[in-house]
Amino acid sequence: MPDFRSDTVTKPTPEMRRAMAEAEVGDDVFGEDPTVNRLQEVAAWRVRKEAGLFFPTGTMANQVAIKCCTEPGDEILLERRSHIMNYELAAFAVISGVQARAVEGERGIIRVPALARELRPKSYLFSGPSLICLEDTTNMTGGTCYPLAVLREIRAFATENGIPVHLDGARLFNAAVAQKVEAFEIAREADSVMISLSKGLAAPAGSVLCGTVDFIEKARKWRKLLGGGMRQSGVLAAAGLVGLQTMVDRLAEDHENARVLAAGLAGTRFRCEVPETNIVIVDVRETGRSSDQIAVLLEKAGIRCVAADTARIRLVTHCDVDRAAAEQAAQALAGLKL
Ligand code: TLP
Repeated sequence: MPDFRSDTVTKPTPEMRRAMAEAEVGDDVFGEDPTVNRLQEVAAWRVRKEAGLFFPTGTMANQVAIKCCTEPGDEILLERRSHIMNYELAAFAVISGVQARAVEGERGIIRVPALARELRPKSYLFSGPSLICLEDTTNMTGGTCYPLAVLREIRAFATENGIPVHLDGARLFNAAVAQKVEAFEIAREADSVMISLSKGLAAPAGSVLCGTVDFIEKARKWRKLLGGGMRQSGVLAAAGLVGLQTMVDRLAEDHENARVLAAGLAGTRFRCEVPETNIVIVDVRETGRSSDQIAVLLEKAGIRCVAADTARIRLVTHCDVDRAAAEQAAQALAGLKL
């Protein structure tokens, strides 16, 4: 059954499996896994940061980034519908003791005026803003990409106010491919960046957090504290390296298939914007059904998706669903008996 629930469902490619079987490994807590070290170097180079650190998940990498940049009682600024805000179980409050201040974006894209409205002046009355978190591509707001000019404006605003920027780049390479730029041109506007290997790049697990050498040294301590110090993790890093080498350029195909899917919904009761990357958010309100109900009906019609919120479902294209599956998904939705 074509599975559009997420690009996290992608399976490792045959080349990844071979690389995993043959990976040279060591104890990474001693810093002795050559494959992990290589992945960290390659990932850091791709985003032109000084250093990288391999994490089991993107969630842990995001949370460690927040921990490294904040003190308990601080405030972090982030988009209202972002992953850190909604899908990480308020870990920022638990681990870092910080409060989140939600900024309203346009289809998930924050702009400086909205950020400025939420930035409270330095005063004994207010908790101090200490980090801006951006998500590129945005997830639940439809795989939208930050225009580079907007990122530059945010960066200038952040610098002016002495606030670092962390980029949740779980799908950074989708943004780079869609915008026909190199990942580092996006990452340059952030102090730290997290990239995921286990989504469109199809590796079985892992994310890399990148930033300055000092930041990564701090992050290494917090990763260990949270139980993220892995041992012969080169078997996972090997797959991630293959992902970075072989799976980035092909993301354009996923983006095309997302557009095919969206185009197939024209003239139906399902509303969606033209997708910029691989995420299609479909507004189901005109059907009079909830997104959960539509997801159940769609599964019965042979297509898997998830609810993004009560009014919208999300379909994500990836290397394990082809153009024919995208067409099938649109036809299945259009053909639902409601
Ligand atoms: N996103 C998953 C779910 O958790 C919602 C998905 O299916 O899209 N940042 C962003 C923008 C993400 O989309 C995700 C995962 C993460 C962080 C967390 O990564 P993992 O799952 O590796 O902890």
